[in-house]
Amino acid sequence: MKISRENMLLYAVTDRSWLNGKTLAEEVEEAIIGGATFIQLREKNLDSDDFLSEATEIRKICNKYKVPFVIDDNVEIAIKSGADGVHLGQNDMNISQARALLGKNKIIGATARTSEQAVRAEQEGADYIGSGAVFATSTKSDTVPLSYENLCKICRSVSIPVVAIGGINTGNVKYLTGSGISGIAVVSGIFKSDNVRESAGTLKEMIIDILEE
Ligand code: TZP
Ligand code: MG
Repeated sequence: MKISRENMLLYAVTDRSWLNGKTLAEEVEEAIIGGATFIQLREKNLDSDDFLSEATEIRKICNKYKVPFVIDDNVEIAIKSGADGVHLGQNDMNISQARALLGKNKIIGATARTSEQAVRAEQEGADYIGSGAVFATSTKSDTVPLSYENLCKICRSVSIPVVAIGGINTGNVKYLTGSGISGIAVVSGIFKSDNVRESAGTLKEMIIDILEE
């Protein structure tokens, strides 16, 4: 499954910090019903067996709703779980190597904080770019702020879709208007919410509105 720009509108990145007795798979389904158009499974502390069974369970839900599903960092889990692809940071496996392992039909997303990194990722075969942190966030400890100007520059430098990430919520998404992004990638703004479905729905409406301006 390859992506369209529509798939990039509301890119939900999972986090199991706020499950409140629910399973991550249930929360992912709520996010999709609410409006998430793309799911990334992001796990920093699971062992490989648990990571694989989680990935397989969530992959089934994403397949049911025909929503693209990628695994953060881990090409092996992506292959074994039958995910649609991977998202790779600058310190993960390089894109050409991942492409060789995954084949041309899988999705490879790449993190880029500069237009040089974005152009290189596109040349190496990335299907989309994730750029941030566009706002302050406590979800990822080692992020550095990315200015609106640099986000615009990244969007202008590549022809593949760019999603903005980092601290995005219903109060600040409007500041991304005119940047050239194809969508927003959100962790806490969706999964920290007591009502994941509703939060995803609100963010989806907002991103559609600002992309129309
Ligand atoms: N990469 C850059 S910022 C970030 C990641 C994974 C965390 C975004 O989380 P949140 O909760 O949407 O700010
Ligand atoms: Mg990573």
